[in-house]
Amino acid sequence: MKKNLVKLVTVGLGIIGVMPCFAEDQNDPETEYLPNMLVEGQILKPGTVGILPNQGGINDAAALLKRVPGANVNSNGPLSGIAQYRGLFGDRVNVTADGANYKSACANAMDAPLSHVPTSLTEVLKIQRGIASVSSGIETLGGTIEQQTRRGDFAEDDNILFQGKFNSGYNSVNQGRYYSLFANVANQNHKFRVGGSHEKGNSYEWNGGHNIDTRHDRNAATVGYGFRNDNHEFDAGYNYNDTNLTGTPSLPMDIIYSRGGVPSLSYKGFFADKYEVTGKLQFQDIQHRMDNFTLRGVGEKPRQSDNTARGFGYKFTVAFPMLDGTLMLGADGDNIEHDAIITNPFDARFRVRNFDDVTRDRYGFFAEWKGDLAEDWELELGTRLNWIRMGAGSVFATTSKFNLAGNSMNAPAKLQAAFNTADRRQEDVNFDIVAIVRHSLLPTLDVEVGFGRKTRSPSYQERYIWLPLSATGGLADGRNYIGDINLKPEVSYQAELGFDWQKDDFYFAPRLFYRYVEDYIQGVPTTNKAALAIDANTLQFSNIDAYLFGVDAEAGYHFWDDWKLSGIISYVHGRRADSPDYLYRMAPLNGRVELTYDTTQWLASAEVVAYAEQDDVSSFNDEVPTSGYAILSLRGQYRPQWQNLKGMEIGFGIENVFDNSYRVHLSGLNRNPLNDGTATGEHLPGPGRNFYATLSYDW
Ligand SMILES: [Cu+2]
Repeated sequence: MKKNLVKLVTVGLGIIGVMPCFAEDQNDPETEYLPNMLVEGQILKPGTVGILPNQGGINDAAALLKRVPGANVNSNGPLSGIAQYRGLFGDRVNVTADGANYKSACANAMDAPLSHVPTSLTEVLKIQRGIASVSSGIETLGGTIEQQTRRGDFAEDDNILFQGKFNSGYNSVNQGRYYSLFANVANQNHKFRVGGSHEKGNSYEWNGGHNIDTRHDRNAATVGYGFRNDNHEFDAGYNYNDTNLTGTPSLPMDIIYSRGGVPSLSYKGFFADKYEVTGKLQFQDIQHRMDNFTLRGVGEKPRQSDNTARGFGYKFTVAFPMLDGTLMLGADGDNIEHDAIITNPFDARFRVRNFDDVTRDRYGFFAEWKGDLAEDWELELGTRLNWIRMGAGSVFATTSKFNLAGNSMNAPAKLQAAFNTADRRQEDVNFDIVAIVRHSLLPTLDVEVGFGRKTRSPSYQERYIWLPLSATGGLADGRNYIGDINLKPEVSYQAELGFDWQKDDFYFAPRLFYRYVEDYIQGVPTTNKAALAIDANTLQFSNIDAYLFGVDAEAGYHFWDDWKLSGIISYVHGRRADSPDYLYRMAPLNGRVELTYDTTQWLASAEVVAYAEQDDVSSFNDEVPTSGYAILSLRGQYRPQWQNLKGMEIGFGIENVFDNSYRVHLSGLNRNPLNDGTATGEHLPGPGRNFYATLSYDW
């Protein structure tokens, strides 16, 4: 069942790549036997079948997802990328960093989970294509994306290992640049690591104007210590993020700062030669401020919002051999508290407490067996029970300062009273099942059939927004929402059919999926009179029914020793099942084709990324259609082979060679009236022509 590793690596300054991979070692319970997409945070040198250079100065880990079939990014700003997988996004997709869920402090997910650790401090970003294992996270309805931060290695022999990496890059389109340095010193039992990165850029240009409000400024740091002996491994780490003034033009405010740290402890040990035990514990304490005037000019209603997310999470597992496979039992959970207040820094009388002592606590228990049924037949069976408890404190708004007309004067007070007198505690008991069968039809062809029942309890915004606001976890549709405390959890039924066809110089891996989501949560026009008095277009989060289906595939062909042609394609179609409408913010049909010439020293590639028009849009969200487009990018890389310069890489290229102007469907709707060439409510454009240069050194 062991397969040749087919690697398709992308290199640039961010030195990132995509690698479909089959597990090499089935005895390691950490290793999936299902095909994974790997987005490498570093160059894969020997053994790589092909290397493609990547985008220049992009240091945003979420941007890597555009290279994974089925995946994409709902981008609300240069550092605010929300992961999308097969049409589902936000809290539906489980994003973990070193096994822990980062919870956005911002009620609009400006500090989305993948923004906490930048690409340059990321070791690897993984997605399990298809149905995520129950062990991969607590709520995995839309799949699991796993970011592993850079942690360095232990020494393999008696010598002291000193390893490190320097990265830097420059982009002309926004004068963006970044630098990062990571170092690890280790012997066979101990390792110490430290790293930091700084990145900064201006708003980007495009052929049609200046997309103001897209500047960014972020510092990140990491420090850690690891210990191991024959049977035990321990690690303590700390990742810190300090994001400064950064635009989010499709949201009502911009990031003033997001800062805070995530300390973590992890342990792995073997007992009695067959029990593998793991434990993880992490904390987070994140502060965030945003406002609507620093980057946009003071309008009539200056607003500032301060948000926090504090809490902890844990995961404990024990795995041992059973039948012809491994059984893993586990318990995981997290307890997070959110607070948010909206003020007017020029008028202390205006205060809106939009979230107070909001808690969302999860307690999960799971069992998962993976193993061989018979020769050439593999099975994964998993089940999970989640207990979700939510609550919220009482709220207020200083209604006299609301600039409301006539009879709407009392509307905020009515909503406040209704919320404060309601029973706001909610408990859900959710139940997940996964079954995946994989069969080798031929030595070169595997087929996989999977079924999943997955659940997700409502987010705290979906249950507890009490006043019409756009604090919606980053929906960026320009609409105001109210929540519904009594929302039911979503229940998804998913079927999957996948093929993996691999020969020495060729691979093709298409996947088809169908998913029905009972009680899918989305905004529909509200009947709440007080909310309608404040905003006649208010939507209320509601349970509807929905279905999504689609196909995604990757393929590659290696020829003439140094040449490779590769590509991915992604298609998803999402509809309401209970009324004729489409789902909001579905990625249009899109694909990427790359032709690469790669030798030890030189690499050159031409890449075309194409998006079809998207007119299957959600009418309830007044979603605006977008046109199709195609963009050509040319990339090069030079890797000196002289002794002292080995490990150095110089990258350069031109992205969007023809300076096409285009609207990005997943980038949300412009909220900033000052943007050149983009009206309020129109989709934001993608960057214009970009010359980039990168330099990295690995030792
Ligand atoms: Cu925010």
